[in-house]
Amino acid sequence: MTDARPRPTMRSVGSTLEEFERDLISNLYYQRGTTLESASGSDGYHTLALTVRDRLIERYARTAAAHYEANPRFVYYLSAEYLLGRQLRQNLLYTDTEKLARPIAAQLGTSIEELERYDVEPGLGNGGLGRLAACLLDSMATLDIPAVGYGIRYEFGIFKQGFRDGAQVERPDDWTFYGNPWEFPAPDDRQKVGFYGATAPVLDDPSGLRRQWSPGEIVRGEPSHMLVPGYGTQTVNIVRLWRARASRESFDLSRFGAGQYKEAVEDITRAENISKVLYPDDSTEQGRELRLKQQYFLVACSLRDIIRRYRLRNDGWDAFPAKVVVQLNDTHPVMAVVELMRLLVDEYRVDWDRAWSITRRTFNYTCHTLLPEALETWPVALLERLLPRHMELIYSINYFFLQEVEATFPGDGDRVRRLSIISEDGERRVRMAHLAVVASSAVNGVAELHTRLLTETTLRDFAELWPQKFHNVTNGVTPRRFVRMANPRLSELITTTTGSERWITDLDQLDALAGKADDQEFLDRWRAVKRANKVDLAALVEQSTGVVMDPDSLCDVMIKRFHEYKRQHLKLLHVITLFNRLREDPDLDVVPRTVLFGGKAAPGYHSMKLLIRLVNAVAEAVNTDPVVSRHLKVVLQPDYNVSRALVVIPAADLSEQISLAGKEASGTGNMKLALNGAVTIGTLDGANIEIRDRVGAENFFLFGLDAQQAEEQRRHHNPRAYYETDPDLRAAIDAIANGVFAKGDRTLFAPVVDAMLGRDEYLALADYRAYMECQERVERAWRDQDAWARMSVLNAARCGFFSSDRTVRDYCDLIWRVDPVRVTG
Ligand code: 26Y
Repeated sequence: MTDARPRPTMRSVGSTLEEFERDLISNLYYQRGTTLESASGSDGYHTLALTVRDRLIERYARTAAAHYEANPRFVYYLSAEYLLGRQLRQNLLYTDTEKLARPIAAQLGTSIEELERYDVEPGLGNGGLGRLAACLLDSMATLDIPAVGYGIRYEFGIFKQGFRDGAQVERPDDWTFYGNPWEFPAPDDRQKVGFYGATAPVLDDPSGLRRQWSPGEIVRGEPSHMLVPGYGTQTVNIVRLWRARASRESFDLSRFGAGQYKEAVEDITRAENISKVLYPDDSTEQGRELRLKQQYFLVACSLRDIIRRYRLRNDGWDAFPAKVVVQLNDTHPVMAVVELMRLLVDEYRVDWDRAWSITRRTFNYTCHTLLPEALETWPVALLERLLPRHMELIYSINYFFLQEVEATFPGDGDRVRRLSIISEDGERRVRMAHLAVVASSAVNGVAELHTRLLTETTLRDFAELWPQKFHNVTNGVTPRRFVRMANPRLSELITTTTGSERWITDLDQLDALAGKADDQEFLDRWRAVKRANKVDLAALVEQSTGVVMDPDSLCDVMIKRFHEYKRQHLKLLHVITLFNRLREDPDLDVVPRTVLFGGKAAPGYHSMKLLIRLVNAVAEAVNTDPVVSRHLKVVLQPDYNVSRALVVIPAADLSEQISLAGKEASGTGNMKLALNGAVTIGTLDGANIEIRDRVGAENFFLFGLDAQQAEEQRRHHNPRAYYETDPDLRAAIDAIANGVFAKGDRTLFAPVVDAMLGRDEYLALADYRAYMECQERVERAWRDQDAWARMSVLNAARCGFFSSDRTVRDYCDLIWRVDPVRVTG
């Protein structure tokens, strides 16, 4: 601290069993207001959570003090999504208190496992992008990087998935219903956010670039934060989540008094709807205006908070880009660049060029897609209405940018049109990715192939203009949650084999396992771990679906959002082919297999919801057939989420990564599965390529078109030709078409058949034969269990690179240029 006042000291939490027990009882009394005699299971959970949390607070306080003292450069990670996973077990691990909690729980007649059933997963994201954000936060804290994550505290997270007659039904995720012991509301840091209204010129501005915005609606943003502890370090960062509240004046008491209850609370409802739900939709456009409101709400609140924090230790604006680096997780938070310009130019009277220079040096943008339909654009008309001042600023930014383009490529009007932030074909729209690239210092893709394709196709004109702006930062996953917590048995084996727990924060240590790949005793232990994990998975599967799975069967998993480009239908064609073959020849010598799917489809994504229905129908047919079910089981694990991932991933033998090459930006499930000893069957897509490069071609089942071949195939693709010439393929598609999985109803799944035979958008039919042959190679390999175990070991051993610690180091070296701040104990 800079001043010399003595800091009031706090009673420090202890690290002994007695102190832990004392604090538990104290929290039970004074926080829960109950007693040992009358405590419920939920009281027990909340009390344990608070007691573990107390152990993190001290570290957090020391982190905040160290950060204040050092006044370092901070990373501010802006993301519309976070999939943090359950907190209890993580925080027991990070505070090393499981050994204290376990005996005390037992003494009180319960267990950590029992209490963990009350721990709710905050499902504030859809899939890969949201989980990546959580992995990066974990690694930043572990590497002592000063960082804050900003997001939205959705009242309802990603829907809960159930099935009725095999069809997906969505139930709301009321995740805070019983209270969330892991968050700290900070109402004093609330912010005001404007929407709608009008703009007007200001008198004393000769440039004409400054204007005044009078919003038509004001909403409050109230933050709460959750702690983000580092592993094996004292750093505890935070993730700040904003919740929308109506301003106090919104409640119309006179209307309420007059009995007009609905009208009286109308404004409150409208304001609070902003943070009501996560859009469970990563494919189609819906609820457009509300989603844009969410995006602006997030960035407006976060930027004000960033400036507030900056001003605690700094004056003026010159140091801003040196102290603040903002990372935009996809285009969802891109309005932040416009908002910073508005704050600087309109509110702080910084002149345009200086404001633009500050903005450009502050922001960086990560792109997570190649699919053109996933690149966000917003209609100019909508922006003009919702954020009129921001639309004006976008026009100005675009005007100056296009002048720059014109100066670099004189007379190239076509290029100007392609690069423009505003697209003029049809309805005028703002291209958020263009805005992001123009306003950022660095732009990155999330795997090598993805970055290359971005610069060659999607963002090619920008890469020609500013080649030095583009970087690759291959994704990674945190070894804490996805190995240490998910797979305690494997962790134990790794620790005894490598001689220490260092691998948990230095995943390259896994390399030492490679030396054991020919050691029979080690392979036996490796296999025993996998089998025990499969027994655990079998228990989950049986309890949630009733299907009995054989832990000795090959556990073949495809876990990811349902999306056409990911090609769950290709996997299903394989399953149906096995089904057909076994029905034809009950004595066929096939490898016993359990195929496990997990994933949700966006509620409005009808073709994928129908595919889910078909997966369930095929599962039913397979699992109830007396002959087929002896060799094959098919499961669609309901409500796949982070918690369930931690059970499925350690049990997997085969990892399905079969997207059409050139479509999956990276994938991160592929990394989690390989690190847990699953062997990949996959295409040359996303990070699969880098996995294969590392584990070796002989330990990876590769098939299918590569990205370039897929491009060519597209131009003359004729799915019917494949159908007509390949009897297995024809039999599989015919089985669907003839109603084999719909009690003879030929209409139910007709759209699936039509999509395959009509356009086959993602070339599943073109890759079908190669995929079948590759699966036969898998079967042959599985028959030699020692050889398989060897492959499995080498996959884990050589995937240390895919730690998100390495990802964060790459961001630090290439883009952020931040230094760690050590927090002393
Ligand atoms: C704006 C809205 C429609 C939207 C919402 C969510 C758009 C996209 C998304 C989510 C995208 C996503 O999860 N992308 C995935 O990001 C991962 C982390 O980089 C990649 O591994 C994965 O390949 C990519 O599909």
